[in-house]
Amino acid sequence: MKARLAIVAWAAALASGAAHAQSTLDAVKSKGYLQCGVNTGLAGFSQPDARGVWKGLDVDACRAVAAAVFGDASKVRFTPLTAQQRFTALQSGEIDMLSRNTTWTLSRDTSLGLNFVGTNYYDGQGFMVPKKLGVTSAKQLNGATICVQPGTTTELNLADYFRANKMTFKPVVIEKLEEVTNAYFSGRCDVYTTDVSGLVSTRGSRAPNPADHVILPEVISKEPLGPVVRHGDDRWFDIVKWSLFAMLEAEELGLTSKNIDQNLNSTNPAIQRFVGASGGLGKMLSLDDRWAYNIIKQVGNYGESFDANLKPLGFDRGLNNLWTHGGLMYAPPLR
Ligand SMILES: N[C@@H](CCC(=O)N[C@@H](CS)C(=O)NCC(=O)O)C(=O)O
Repeated sequence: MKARLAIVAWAAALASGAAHAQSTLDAVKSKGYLQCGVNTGLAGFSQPDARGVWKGLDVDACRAVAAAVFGDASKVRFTPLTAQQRFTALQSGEIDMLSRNTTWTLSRDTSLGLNFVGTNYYDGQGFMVPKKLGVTSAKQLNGATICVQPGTTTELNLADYFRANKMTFKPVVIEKLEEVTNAYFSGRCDVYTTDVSGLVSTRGSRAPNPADHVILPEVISKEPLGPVVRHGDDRWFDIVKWSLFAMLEAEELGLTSKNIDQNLNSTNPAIQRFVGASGGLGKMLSLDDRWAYNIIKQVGNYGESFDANLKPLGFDRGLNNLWTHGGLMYAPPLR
């Protein structure tokens, strides 16, 4: 009897777990907007403009999901988060997805109860130093004072790199981006270390004189950055994942925000599926068949987002080019 009760309780828990597990899409729809966790202010990735409108590659990943779910890329609210706050905000349900230059690692993907949907920027960690120090290689940094943010892969790679190269360093660990960059630019640290994208972005947007700072040639880690959701909701995982892939696929198909309307009657089968004229892909995601059309029409393809947000700051496509152009960006087939 006891055993049967236990089984009934277990089955009930499973059922309610399953109901809860499938609820992010419903929750987002019923509140009428997507809550997206982003960076507090990293130019090119996520930063409010002069009118308070959030802009950036990571912001566009959020807007794409809003376009897919609501047919309206503006139905998203942004929660700025530091590195240390970001995972708790996602785990607790304060945000529906995280899109904040976050590196996909095994421990985050497992122990933290998260799922990375893919990579929207392939990066690696680097070092920036004032030009006047005359340093040309990271191997010359023995004994340096190094500014770094806590709760990041940066902190861990830094320790690994110095240990592996039998060098020492003095860490200056500061949580807030504004404060850590101020510490570096005011000379409290000899070195600032983070993802190379973060170095380029902060040098371009926060250095009193960008030309006074050099980024050293060593790239000491792999930092595949991408959007993240909670474990336990495969439907939502699929939606966020394929919203990102749709932006890549559109670039590969040559579909842009400017020309997608002219392609609505295309005879190319891949384009027909993409715009929802055939294939029923939207239904498979519990979305409107125009989901991918809406992303491209309102947000643009991956290349458009890259060019609008990162190109002006001097970023090259590099690894973030499509696989057809020598990069790593590759979407599985939309069929
Ligand atoms: N990709 C690394 C580092 C991410 C990170 O937080 N980088 C810093 C330096 S670029 C940052 O974004 N700070 C902005 C902030 O704290 O709002 C990770 O996932 O741990």
